[in-house]
Amino acid sequence: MSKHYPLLVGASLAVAVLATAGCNPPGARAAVASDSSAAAKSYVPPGEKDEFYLFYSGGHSGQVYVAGLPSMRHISTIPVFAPYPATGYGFDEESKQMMGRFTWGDVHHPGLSQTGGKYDGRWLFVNDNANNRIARIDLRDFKTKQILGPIPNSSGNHGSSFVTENSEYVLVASRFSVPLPKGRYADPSAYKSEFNGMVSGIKVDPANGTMAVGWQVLTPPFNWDLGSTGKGPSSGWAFWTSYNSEMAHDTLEANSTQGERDYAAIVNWRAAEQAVKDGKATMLDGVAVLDPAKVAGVIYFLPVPKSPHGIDTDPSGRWIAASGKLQPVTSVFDFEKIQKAIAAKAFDGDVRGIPVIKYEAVIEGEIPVGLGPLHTQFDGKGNAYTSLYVESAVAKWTLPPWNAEQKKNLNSIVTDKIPVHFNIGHLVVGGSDTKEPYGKYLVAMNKLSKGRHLSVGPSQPESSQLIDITGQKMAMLYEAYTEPEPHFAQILKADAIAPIEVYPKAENQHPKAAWDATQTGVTRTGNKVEVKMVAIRSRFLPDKIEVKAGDEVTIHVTNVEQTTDMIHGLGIIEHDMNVVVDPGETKTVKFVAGKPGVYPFYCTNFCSALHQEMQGYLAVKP
Ligand code: RUQ
Ligand code: CUA
Repeated sequence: MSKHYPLLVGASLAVAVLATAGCNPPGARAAVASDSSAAAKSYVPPGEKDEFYLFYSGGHSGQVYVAGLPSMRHISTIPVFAPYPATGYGFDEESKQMMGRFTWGDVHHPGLSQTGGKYDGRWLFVNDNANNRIARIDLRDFKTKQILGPIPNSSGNHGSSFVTENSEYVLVASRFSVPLPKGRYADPSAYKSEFNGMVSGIKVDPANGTMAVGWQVLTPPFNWDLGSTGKGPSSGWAFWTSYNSEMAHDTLEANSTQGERDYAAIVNWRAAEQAVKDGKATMLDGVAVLDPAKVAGVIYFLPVPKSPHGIDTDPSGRWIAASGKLQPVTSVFDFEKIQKAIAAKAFDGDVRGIPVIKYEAVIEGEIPVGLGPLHTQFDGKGNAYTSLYVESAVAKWTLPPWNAEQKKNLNSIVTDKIPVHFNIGHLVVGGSDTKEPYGKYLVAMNKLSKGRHLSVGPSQPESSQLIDITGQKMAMLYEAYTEPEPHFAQILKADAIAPIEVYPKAENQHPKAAWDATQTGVTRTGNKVEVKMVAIRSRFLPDKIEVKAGDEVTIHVTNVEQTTDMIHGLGIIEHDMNVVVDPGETKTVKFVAGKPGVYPFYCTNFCSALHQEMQGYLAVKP
């Protein structure tokens, strides 16, 4: 039944197509909704609120951005891997420590925590491709609470954050391979024999979300790409594609596109967890690592279309859709067939002891979606939506099971296509990775959105488009600027969470918090000066701090307000210092007093009619 579609074009030509695909998608129908009904559908009048949160990754800005849906209004920036003076992140001791020695990160894929295969509104996990880290944002206060990493034995944390059904793990796969343990030197020409990739299980504490590296599975030096976790019949499993099963170490655009197919990894993470408990792992850089050549049943390979990118599990957990950038099809695999194939050992040999599952034994169909398919999302009503990078479009198609007619003509499976502007990367449908997607909206996150906004010079504004998916045909509703660099996103129903707006005083555990004038003060020990400070409308207590040049000054500033949006900042002139303290919060800043002189400090966050008067002096004596 599954006819094999020919390769799009020869590899190098395909690469040229990928590189030059331009602004005029073939066969595009009128893209812009000109009727006012589209505008009305995304219009949220002043004073009214959106129905959904859109959490989108900020790529190499290192941040996560929050917008409302359907308005697409940017409503918040959550600093994660880079300093953000607007909230003082990266200036106080607590956040500085969390960021470690890095001042940036590369955020690609946010993943919401789940319970029972549904979003539970507790945490948002995001990866850092650049420094092999993963962070947890608490949705109680929209703040970054933990940054884990660099993850040992792992290089290029691109293949995450994939959260399991009950947030047992956030799963991670390495984009790059390096000689292990890290720090060992081997020439890249010895790539095949000396380099390795890794899949990691990052354990999440169900009580408080604290992450720790659980275990790892060693892999050949493939470049692992996007993944997804299983549910229902595929519960306990996870999937990743790879784009370099050729194991090329140079000129990847040509050398990693030689094979007709690449491999996806199918990982039984429950079996990995058990094998580690059974003592089958070896310690490497402090982590229990499983070698699949010695421990069977933990990982399998599955051939997928040439140079794949995305692999997505449908809401039922049975259908796994993988797309090859260089083949105009999305392959749908049946997880039930995958289990049967594993049981019957329907393998086409192995790669380094890892069995390769027979493609023909598990493929359900190759859907002719269009050119350059990347990622697939689901609406929970039996429809799938695949982003087409080369074609600059989104294809809508029907998930199996199919009737005899449909099976005979898989072209009929593709029920709609809508052009986007331009060259879409990710797309997101609310709850697509859960058992119960919201459907309703699809956001297309475009990579090369040339000329979509007023020109602001060579750095073209990035763009995302809001598409209504409630009808038979997709309908373009709205287009909005999105902060660079938009990658994946998550959509969460607004009423699924109730963020706090004030930190209750009773919760403040900071040992140096000061709540009234009697608790404030300046203490000196040698050349160390410690200040306990209160910030309240509209003054600092104390508002004069006397130190000597070269002193190490520590200020613990408590915002004693218990009122929503009563936020104070503390900016110190010429000391590169600014913190912003939320109501009920205490933050600690540390700096070395500059050369003798008097340095005013002031409140940086507008707080009252007398905000401008909220100031004081750091007097530095010779
Ligand atoms: S990748 S355009 Cu970093 Cu998510 Cu697919
Ligand atoms: Cu306090 Cu402005």
